[in-house]
Amino acid sequence: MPVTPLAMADAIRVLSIDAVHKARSGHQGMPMGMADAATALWTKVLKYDASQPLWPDRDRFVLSAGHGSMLLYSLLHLSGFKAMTMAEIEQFRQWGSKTPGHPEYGHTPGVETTTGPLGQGIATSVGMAMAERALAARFGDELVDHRTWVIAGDGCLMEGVSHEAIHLAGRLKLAKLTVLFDNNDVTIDGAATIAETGDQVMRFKAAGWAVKAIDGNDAGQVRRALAWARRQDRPSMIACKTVIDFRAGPKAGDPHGHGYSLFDAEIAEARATMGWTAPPFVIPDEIAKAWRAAGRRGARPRKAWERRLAAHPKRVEFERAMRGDLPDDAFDALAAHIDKLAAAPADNATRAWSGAALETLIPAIPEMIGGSADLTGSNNTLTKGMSVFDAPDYAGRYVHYGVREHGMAAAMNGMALHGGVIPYSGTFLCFADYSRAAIRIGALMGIRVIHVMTHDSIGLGEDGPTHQPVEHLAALRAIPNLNVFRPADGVETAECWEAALHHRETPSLIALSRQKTAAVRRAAADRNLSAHGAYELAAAEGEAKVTLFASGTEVAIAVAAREALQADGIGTRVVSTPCWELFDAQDLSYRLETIGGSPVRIAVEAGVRQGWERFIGEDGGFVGMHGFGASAPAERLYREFNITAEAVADLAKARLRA
Ligand SMILES: Cc1ncc(C[n+]2csc(CCOP(=O)(O)OP(=O)(O)O)c2C)c(N)n1
Ligand SMILES: [Mg+2]
Repeated sequence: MPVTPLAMADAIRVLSIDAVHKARSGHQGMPMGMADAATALWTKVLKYDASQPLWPDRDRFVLSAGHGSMLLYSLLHLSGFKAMTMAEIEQFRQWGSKTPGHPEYGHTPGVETTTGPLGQGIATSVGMAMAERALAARFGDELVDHRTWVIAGDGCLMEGVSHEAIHLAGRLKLAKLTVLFDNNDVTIDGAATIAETGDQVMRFKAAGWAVKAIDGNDAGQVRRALAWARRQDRPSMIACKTVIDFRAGPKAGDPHGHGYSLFDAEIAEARATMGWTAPPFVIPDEIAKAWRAAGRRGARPRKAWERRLAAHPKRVEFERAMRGDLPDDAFDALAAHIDKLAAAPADNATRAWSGAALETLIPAIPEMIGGSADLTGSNNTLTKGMSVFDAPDYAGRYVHYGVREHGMAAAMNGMALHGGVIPYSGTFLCFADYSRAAIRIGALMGIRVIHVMTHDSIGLGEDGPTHQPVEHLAALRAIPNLNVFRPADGVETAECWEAALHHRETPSLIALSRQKTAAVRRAAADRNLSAHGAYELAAAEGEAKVTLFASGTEVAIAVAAREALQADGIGTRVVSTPCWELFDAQDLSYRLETIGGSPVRIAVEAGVRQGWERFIGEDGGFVGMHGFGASAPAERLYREFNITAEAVADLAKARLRA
């Protein structure tokens, strides 16, 4: 079989057909259509070394159209990624395989990000390109000089998050980001035109991108377009007109060819069209060799890069940042800040305490890159002396994401995945709904991303119920592998920041108050108490008849209620619960001891009750929200919704009488 670009792309097509047919599920349509473009990219342009999937200066490749996972698995197998054996391809979509239905980061070497929820990949790739620029500014082009390539389909570009992403990338002039749009005019329901009249070329142009439209099944055109993309001074989009199920015989171009739709007869026709005579899961030697040679192209530049790194004055610092290790003195200034607060407790909004914690962290941890979705002043995310991340030098560490919560969260995922930077950014807690899909996938991937979410309850006051989170804490606590922090005061806020930064494989969300709240930690502790997730803040005087559990600003309410109850001779403990997930990680004896055995247990939180049973039991008392909030000053709202120390004390007494 002659080794031509077409035959090399046919190898992807045949593998995709065979794997999908064997699994009796999956998607061969897109891999067949984009095989030619992907082959041009992976054999001629993409900088990678299949033997070293984690080489830091490799180009990043993002398959945003994650349903086309067989395209990526084929590329990894053919180019020689060791983990992607033919046996894995044969186990496509099966239990325990390296070839799950959609690409999963951390599961399959060579997969740079988890994709599948359409739009996430392209939005994540923007963060990768941002991280590349930030590191190049810090360490220089000789260590950091690579590109980010994305394949996105109609579906990714229909999703709203793509709008946020392409405008952010356009504004930031991320010239090393290129999107190959699989312009095949087909989605699941049929021809894309049943739901689309937009012109993607015009749309990207309007967002500040360089754009080119080509025949994506013509290898020569693709190669020229890829070379063109590298010369642009802004992000580039190549609209690749392709035929779904290309070279599948009569089925090629079928508007219903998105998923598993080629069966024995159709597969025979496709193989005949391609002149492919090898049995299933066999690649003819000469084609396999050519592909493996392509996968070795990067070995030489990789070795040259390693020599540059070895001699580089910033080598140790670069390696530390890329490993994700924090500087040795990362928390020295934070510890001093905590000591000062314990010695002289002060009342303030926890968002202000977060700003104070960041004042100590930003100078100490140079890889932290902050930002906000247009709420900088409200989120307290910008510290003194921080400059803005922007073209042309990208040396700033603060990103103005614009009003783009979803795109921001996805970009942060991309930054964390790229490595070498630690992203954090702010918005209001209520708008976690907008970014939830990206928060979830960050949790699934297990990466260090820190979401600062202020205005965390009815305590934000006058903006009213549209802005007042009620169910959000419960909804966020439901996401596996997401640490949801809700600190009570200055000390806890600093402790939560420290804990968040320590967790490399779990994203964090720090919920913070708009309104001032009383200091509850009034003595020095010998360790980070918040890192236990929940802890006894105040013991009972005498026998503990009542235990009050609370988070955030309601801890101060619980403390005041305890004082009232103790004054009446009722022994009362207070347990602060800044992070339920970290509490889960404590051993059983600590958890049982912290929850305790008081006859009356009451939770106080200005949110819904859902989930609190774990602390108070099914028959516990709850002081919190039972519906949406309202527009009024915060103090009035707490009174009207009956979230007060008196209400807590009254409930405790009523329960003790019952
Ligand atoms: C957020 C989201 N919504 C819906 C889906 C289900 N889905 C998977 S692929 C697809 C159609 C995508 O169309 P396109 O990107 O054009 O892919 P093609 O059919 O061309 O392969 C849909 C709706 C999804 N994966 N993610
Ligand atoms: Mg399509």
